[in-house]
Amino acid sequence: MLVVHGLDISYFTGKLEGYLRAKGLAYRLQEMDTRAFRRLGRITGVQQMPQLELPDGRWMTDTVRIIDALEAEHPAPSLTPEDAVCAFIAGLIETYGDEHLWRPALYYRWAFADDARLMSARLARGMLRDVPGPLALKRRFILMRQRAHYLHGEGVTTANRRELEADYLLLLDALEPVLRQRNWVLGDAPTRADIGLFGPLFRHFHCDPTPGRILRDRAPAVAAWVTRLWALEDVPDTDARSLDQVPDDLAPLFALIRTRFLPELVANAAAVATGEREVLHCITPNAPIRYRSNPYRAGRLYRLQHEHAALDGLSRVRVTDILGVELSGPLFPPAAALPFQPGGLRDRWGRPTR
Ligand SMILES: N[C@@H](CCC(=O)N[C@@H](CS)C(=O)NCC(=O)O)C(=O)O
Repeated sequence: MLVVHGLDISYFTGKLEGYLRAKGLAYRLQEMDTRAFRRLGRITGVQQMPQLELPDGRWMTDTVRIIDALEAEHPAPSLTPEDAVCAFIAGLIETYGDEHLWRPALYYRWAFADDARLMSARLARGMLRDVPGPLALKRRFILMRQRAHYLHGEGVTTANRRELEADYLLLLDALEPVLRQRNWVLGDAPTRADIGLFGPLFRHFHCDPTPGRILRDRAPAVAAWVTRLWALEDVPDTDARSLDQVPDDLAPLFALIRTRFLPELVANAAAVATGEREVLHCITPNAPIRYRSNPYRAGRLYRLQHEHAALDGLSRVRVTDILGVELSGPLFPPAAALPFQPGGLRDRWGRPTR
């Protein structure tokens, strides 16, 4: 059986669990402590969660790479549409879930007193169970560390917090009518679009008290989708291979990706390319978000650029129609103009592996 090493409050552990459930692959969750975090980091080269242990002795990390590998090794049921445009759009939504919703999800967990108190206690009792010392001290340490990394380090300030809340509220408004109509984001079967959105929506927005209350009140169909995906334990009878159209009702979601996510992804990649330490991104002029430029995120844009460059002309026209913007110019150049970037394994901050 597969063993997922992680935590039951972790974004990317939740994303991987959602994928394995949609895939019908049996697994067990092994809760990490700090010793396991370091030990498994030495095995895969990256200290992060989740880490996946396979029955044949292999180890994998990084959910994108894990899903790529398992999609290839276990073709059915597939979460990958054969239609290249649907597959590209699913990957784009997955990237938005992984990299854009990260900041609002961490904001809701660590900026609100109730949520921060609950989650710091969970981490102190769980992840830090092998660290000696009083619980109160461990909680304080967790709180300070998470706020430093995930609020301050991600550029969260009192000036931009309304924009982070808007990221969440507008996402719910975009998804609610869609998930009232059908079970999965792109159609009759889950794809990487569902899996990418599941990380933040399940482990943070659904489970944390403040965003959870908002989810239940504002978007009950999204709440139902979260539990629908979680309940897909047995081999599901859905398969995404035949999906060949991106539904029109996703336009509000693509507007969020176009206006709130892609400009930031590009600003970050530009900063990484020129060696600037900081990225300045403004959704609105009064709400600047300033954070350390992130090579891992630049790598995610690079992956999208390659996937886009591999599409034929007709498919690119379809993508333009779907997104409401042409992915061209310096943002999405043809394959030959793409800068060389080694695709090595990186942690969340882009540090190369040991
Ligand atoms: N790109 C990675 C991201 C994994 C990640 O960032 N995981 C977080 C927890 S959800 C983590 O391990 N953080 C380490 C830390 O806080 O030091 C993936 O897709 O798996």
